Amino acid sequence: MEISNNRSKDFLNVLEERIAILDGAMGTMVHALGLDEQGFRGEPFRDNERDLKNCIDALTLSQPDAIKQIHASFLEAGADIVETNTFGATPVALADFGLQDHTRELNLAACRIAREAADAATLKTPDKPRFVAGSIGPTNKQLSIAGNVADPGHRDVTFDEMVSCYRSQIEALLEGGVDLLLAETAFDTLVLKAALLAIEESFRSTGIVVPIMASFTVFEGGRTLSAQTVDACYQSISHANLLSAGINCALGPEKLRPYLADLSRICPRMVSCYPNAGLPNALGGFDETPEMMASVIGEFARDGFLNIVGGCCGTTPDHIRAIADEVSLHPPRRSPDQPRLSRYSGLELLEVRPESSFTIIGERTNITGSRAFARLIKEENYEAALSVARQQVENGANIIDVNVDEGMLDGPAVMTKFLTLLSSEPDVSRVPIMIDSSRWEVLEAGLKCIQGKGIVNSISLKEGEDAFLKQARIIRDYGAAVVVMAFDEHGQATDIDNKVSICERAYRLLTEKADFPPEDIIFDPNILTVATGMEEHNRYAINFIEATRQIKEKMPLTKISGGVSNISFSFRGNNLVREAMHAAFLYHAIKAGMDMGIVN
Ligand code: THG
Repeated sequence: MEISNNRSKDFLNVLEERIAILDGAMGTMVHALGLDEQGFRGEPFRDNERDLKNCIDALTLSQPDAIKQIHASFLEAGADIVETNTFGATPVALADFGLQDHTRELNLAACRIAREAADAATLKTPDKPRFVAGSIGPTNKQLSIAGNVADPGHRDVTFDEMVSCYRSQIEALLEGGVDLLLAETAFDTLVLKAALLAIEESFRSTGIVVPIMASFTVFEGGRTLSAQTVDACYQSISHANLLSAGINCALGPEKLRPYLADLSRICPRMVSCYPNAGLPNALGGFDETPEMMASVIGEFARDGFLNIVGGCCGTTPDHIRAIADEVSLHPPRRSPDQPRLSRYSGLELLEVRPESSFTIIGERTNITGSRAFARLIKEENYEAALSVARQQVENGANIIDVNVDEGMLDGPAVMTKFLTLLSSEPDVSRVPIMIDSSRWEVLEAGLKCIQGKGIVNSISLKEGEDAFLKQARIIRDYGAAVVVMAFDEHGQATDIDNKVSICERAYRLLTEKADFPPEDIIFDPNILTVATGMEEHNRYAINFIEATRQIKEKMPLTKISGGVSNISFSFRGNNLVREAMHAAFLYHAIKAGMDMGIVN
């Protein structure tokens, strides 16, 4: 969708010319006001049932002048952008203070205050327009991490609840007239994905579209709280139409350097960074002086890491002034040209490069393909079922295929349960997940459980173009890659021409009508069983291999996969023969361009 706000377009022009300056911390400035409980309540919340001390979002209504003054002080210090005072203004976070019913009111008022401050500053410096970013915090809920270690399969909220919670904030921010949306301090990428989906839905519902900034926070070791590396995290949100990705809060500037460098190297968008004034000290304060911070951030700018910079916890107008002065000496970062590679992520990034060896997708976590796994799931022995997944990864699976299709089971519930438990196992959730089902409800349930960039297995033209496109667009909204089977309204393609032409048709639909990047498409031209006794089945392996060659020639950015063990079903029970067949088949299929396969 096109950007609908002219001020937002002005902001994009600023970014072409220089590094843009974001404001500093609202919390630190509010703290300095020394407000007591009555101060936080003010007149509007005098009779609120719960205590409001430290509910910074409430101040938008209870102390509007103080909030406006804080915005003004950052603008005065040189900030191009002020963030609305809405970091915690979502229903789930406000519920802690009993203020959930004020979500819309708080967000609209925060927009108005920030806008007034920004417009006043623009009037003083007409050659330097100022902008308002709608702040969207991470909330106090998690989706990838259990609230309670004793119950790793339990979550306090669902993905859908988070999307609808964010929508009530975001629609108000858009109606309030923000120039940008900033989903920030993300420490659980699945929550961030919910926020980004809510933004997309809010654009559609309001018809208002502004640029999106996403910023996550990392801990020692350079991982998010939910243990994703920076490159894996970026990959998880790379589908969103982001203006920028970045890192905020966290470790203070110096310790962020390697992670910011990583992000700057891989990110094809603008890059932002607004750190704390160092790590919190023993008293919870922040010690880095404006000069200290500015000198490190100046080096970031010199090294070409930055498009947007500012401060987080502990930063004052003096910090912002020092940072703005320092970075004004350097040109903005230029985004690197990225080769178009297929990339997926779990906790870590998986990149399929032309020179990569064959990508192995573990097949054992499949009810229809493993009697052992089927028994464990039916007995609800999830611990042992998880160990099947763990063995797959230990034995070298780069991706795991998860399939719980079984007539007697509640597919969406079982998929949710298994993937939720899996996300608490870092040695397994390290790898991307392939969600495998013949039922759409199960695929969609799976998409709501993975914080990484996963793969949906599979969709096809079986039910016609409309159904195919509808599913493809939803998958794209979640940011997953997709396996497309060579199947259409007439059935499963068995000969070469049919396989190739169905894949070409699917390709055109996906790229032209569902905004799918070719590198996120994986074709499966059907590995069918040979040596069944039927003469016409004997060329099935050759047909797959030849179709693979042609598909890769015609659509070189796409990937080819297949279920390898299918080929040898006629020899069930004779593993020696089966393994030999798989080896011979893969030898030729990989040479023809097969990139990955579901294998044992
Ligand atoms: N394409 C795509 N997805 C797929 C397939 C495909 N998903 C499912 C399947 N095919 C790939 N997975 C398997 C998993 C196991 C076996 C075959 C394919 C298998 N299992 C043993 C058997 O049935 O003899 C079971 C052994 C046991 O019970 O332990 O062979 O083609 N996109």
